[in-house]
Amino acid sequence: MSAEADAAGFPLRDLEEMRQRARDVLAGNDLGTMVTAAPNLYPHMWSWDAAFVATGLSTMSVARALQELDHLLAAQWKSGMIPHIVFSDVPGYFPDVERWGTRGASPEGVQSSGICQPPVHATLLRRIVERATAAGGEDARLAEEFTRRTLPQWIRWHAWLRSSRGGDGSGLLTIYHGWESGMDNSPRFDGPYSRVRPGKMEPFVRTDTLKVTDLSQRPSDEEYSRYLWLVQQMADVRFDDARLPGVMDFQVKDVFMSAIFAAANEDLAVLAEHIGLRGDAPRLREWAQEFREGVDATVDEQTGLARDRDVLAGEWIGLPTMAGFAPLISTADHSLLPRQLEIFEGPDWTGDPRLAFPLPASTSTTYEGLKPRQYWRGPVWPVMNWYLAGCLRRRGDEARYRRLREASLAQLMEGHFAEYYEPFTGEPLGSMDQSWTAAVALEWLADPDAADAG
Ligand code: 9WN
Repeated sequence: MSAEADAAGFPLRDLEEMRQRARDVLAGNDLGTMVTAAPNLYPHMWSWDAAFVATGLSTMSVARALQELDHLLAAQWKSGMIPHIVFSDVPGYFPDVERWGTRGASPEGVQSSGICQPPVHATLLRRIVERATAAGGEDARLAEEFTRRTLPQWIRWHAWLRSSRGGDGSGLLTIYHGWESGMDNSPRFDGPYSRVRPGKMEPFVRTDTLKVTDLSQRPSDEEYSRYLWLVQQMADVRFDDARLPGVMDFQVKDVFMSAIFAAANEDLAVLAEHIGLRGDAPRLREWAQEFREGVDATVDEQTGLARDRDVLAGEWIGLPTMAGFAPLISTADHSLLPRQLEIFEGPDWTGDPRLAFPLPASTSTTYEGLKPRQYWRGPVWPVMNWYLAGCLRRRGDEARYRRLREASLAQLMEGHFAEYYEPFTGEPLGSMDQSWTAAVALEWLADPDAADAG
C-alpha cells in the first residue's frame, strides 16, 4: 500500500504517516475540552461523534478521552437526555443555540440542541475501559474511577431513551427528527418527511452550503426547511417529552438506533459488573433483550433487511439502506445472521464489483434512488465501517473484521479523513479533517494486526 505522494502530501505514503496525520487532525480540532466534529463545517461537539472521538483519543491518552466524555455528560439534561450538539463559542453553524430555543430547557450554563443521537457511548466507553485496563497503572485507575463516577449518568441516559422513546413495548426507539438518527437525509426518511409540511416560521440562512459549496453533497433547501420546522415544533412545547407524541409531524421507529441501544445496554451491564455494581446489570440486560427482539421483529422475510416504522402513517419503511443491517449489531438470533451476511457481501452491497473498496455504502449501490455523492443517500462513511466491523468482531467473526479493516485502511490512504466518500471513485466528500474519521483511523491502526496491512 504505497503510492507517490504529491507536493501537498496526498495520498499518504504509509500507515505510519496515516497515524501521524490522524493525530494531527484531532489535535487541530481540539479546543481543549472538546474536539469539534470538524474544523469548519461543524465547530461544536456532537453526541455520537464525541463517543467515537473519545475512543480515537484513548489510543493516545486515556485521560484526554475521558475528559471528552465528561464534557458531553456535563450537558446532560435533567430528564437524562444527552443532547445531540453541545455548542462551543465558535460561531458559524446553523441552526445555532438561539434558533434551537433551548435556553432554560438545557442545564444552567450549557448551550445545547434539544434532540438526541444514537447511544453508542456505552459501547465505546467499554472499549476505552478495556484498553485502559489492559494498559494497567494510571490508565486503569482513571478509567475505573470514571466509570464508577459516571455510571449513574449513563444509566439515566439509557433510562430516558427506554421510557421517553421506547416505552411502548415495541422494543424500538422513536425519533422525532431525522437528525436524531445521525443519518439525516437517508431515503429511509423520505416518506415521513414528505408528510412534514412547514408552516409559518422565521426565515433562515444555511451556513453548511457556504462551506461545502458543491450543493450535490448536502441535503437540499427543501429538506432543511422541514428540519427547521421540526425544531420549531419542539421548541413550541419547550422540548417537553410528554408532549412530543401529540405535536410532532415526524415520528419514526428507528431500527438502527434501536440496535445500537440494545448493544449499548449489554455493554453498560458489563461496565457495571466491572466496577462491582452488579445490582444494575439485570435491568440493563432486560433492556438489551427487549430491543434485540424489537429489531429482529422488523426483518422483512422477502428482502432479509430490517425495517424502520413510520409511526404516523402506520407503515414499514423497507428501503435498501444501511439500517437494514441493524441485526448485525444486536441480534442474538443466529438464524438471522447467514442471510444478513450474504446480502452484506452480495452484489448490492460490499460485493458490487464497481466499488472502489469493498465497504458498505449508506444505501445499496443498486438502489434506484442512489445518489453516490449526497450525504446519507449513497456515500460510504468510514465511521460506520469501523462500527459495523467492531460488531462483527464481537461475534467472533475475525475474518470479516479483517477484510473491512484492510479495505478501510486502503480507502483512508487517500489522506483527507473525509466525512464520507464516493463509493465508486473513492473521492473524498463533505468535510475534510472530520474528527470521527481520524478517530477510527487511529482505532484501525491501534489494532496490532494492522501492521500487516501496510
Ligand atoms: C446535524 C457531525 C454530524 C453527525 C451526523 C451528520 C451531520 C449534522 C449536520 O454531522 O449532521 O446533526 O449539520 O448535517 O449527519 O451524523 O453527527 O459530524
